[in-house]
Amino acid sequence: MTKKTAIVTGITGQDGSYLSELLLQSNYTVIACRRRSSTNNLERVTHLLDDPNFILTEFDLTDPSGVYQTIQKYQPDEFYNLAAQSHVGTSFKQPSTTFEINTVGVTNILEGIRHYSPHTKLYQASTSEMFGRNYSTETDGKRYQNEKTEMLPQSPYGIAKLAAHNMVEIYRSGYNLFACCGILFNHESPRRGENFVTQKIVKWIKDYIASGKSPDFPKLKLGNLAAHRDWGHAKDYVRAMWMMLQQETPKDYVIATGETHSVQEFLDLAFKSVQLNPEDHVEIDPDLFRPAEVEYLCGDPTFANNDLGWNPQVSFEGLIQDMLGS
Ligand code: NAP
Ligand code: G4F
Repeated sequence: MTKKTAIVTGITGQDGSYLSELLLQSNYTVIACRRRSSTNNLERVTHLLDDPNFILTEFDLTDPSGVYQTIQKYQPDEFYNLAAQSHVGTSFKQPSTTFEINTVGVTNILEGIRHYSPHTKLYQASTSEMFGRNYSTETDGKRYQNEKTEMLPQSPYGIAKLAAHNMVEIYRSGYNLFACCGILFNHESPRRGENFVTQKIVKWIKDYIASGKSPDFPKLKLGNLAAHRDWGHAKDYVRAMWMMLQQETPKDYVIATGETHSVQEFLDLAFKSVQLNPEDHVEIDPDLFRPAEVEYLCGDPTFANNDLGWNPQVSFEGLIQDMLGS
């Protein structure tokens, strides 16, 4: 296999760490971009730091000159933009920062590629959150979202990502760049950040058990348990990102399992698998409800199945077991 170079942003996060592993296994040189931080946040990639093909670089999406210089210096075959302010709840508290990183930051990359490395293929991390409150309905009543479903985002995060999604489309059609977006539904793993609901639940369970099931252990505080999400495993989803950039032409794809579950179902199954009852330990906290909510997500991945040959390998139950480490 010929050696390729890929720039990957967001390598300190969940997807960036799994994608870096996949690319290194596939004989790539990975230009691993992280923003400067005063504390060490490399725990998800510690095992990659000694690999000579994993080249750590400082990079902030909001600084155009740094973005341009990195692209000009490495002229990569592929660029995977996984960096973002990725928490929907936080986007209501920091809407401008969210827009600066998730939209202006993507524009910086597009401009950098256009001017300094137009052969580079770009993957942009779009999201099911862009669908917001909208879904399509099949004749049998099944509700789902796919590439044709109209997007009506319900959060500053969703709006910022949709603006970036549209920006990618303009650069693809207007400047003939190979730029595409994966519309990924929720995906989790043992490396998921602790402020997302699945990991918050799993971490509470592990900490409670480690406490010896102390009666003084604080309750698990959660918000909306009725929301539905289509949850897959991050390892499956980074494989789809790579597959999208190996195509002849750039296209956007929905990446999802096609199954949906409520937060309550995730909670019940995780607690049940360690013989605990959520009713004894969970408290609903009104402060954790969002000003606007996406109540229902269920992706239809037919296009990715047929066109990319992509299929998820990990089930909902398998995901929970992997996160619990059992
Ligand atoms: P994550 O774990 O929160 O990682 C986000 C990464 O972005 C972190 O490495 C973070 O670095 C970096 N970052 C934030 N602001 C930056 C900036 N200004 N400059 C450079 N880097 C910056 O997110 P993830 O779950 O891996 O998701 C990867 C991407 O897919 C994100 O764009 C997310 O919005 C999108 N997405 C995720 C899902 C999902 O379910 N996981 C679904 C659809 C789309 P620090 O460590 O410095 O904070
Ligand atoms: O785990 P979440 O914070 O994920 P959310 O909002 O769906 O966003 C994730 O998936 C998107 C793809 O659809 C990504 F684009 C985005 O970057 C991120 O990875 O919340 C899931 C659901 C929501 O309905 C939320 O209201 O869980 C509900 N929830 C209930 N209690 C909670 C909590 N969410 C969080 N984070 N914390 C709670 O205590």
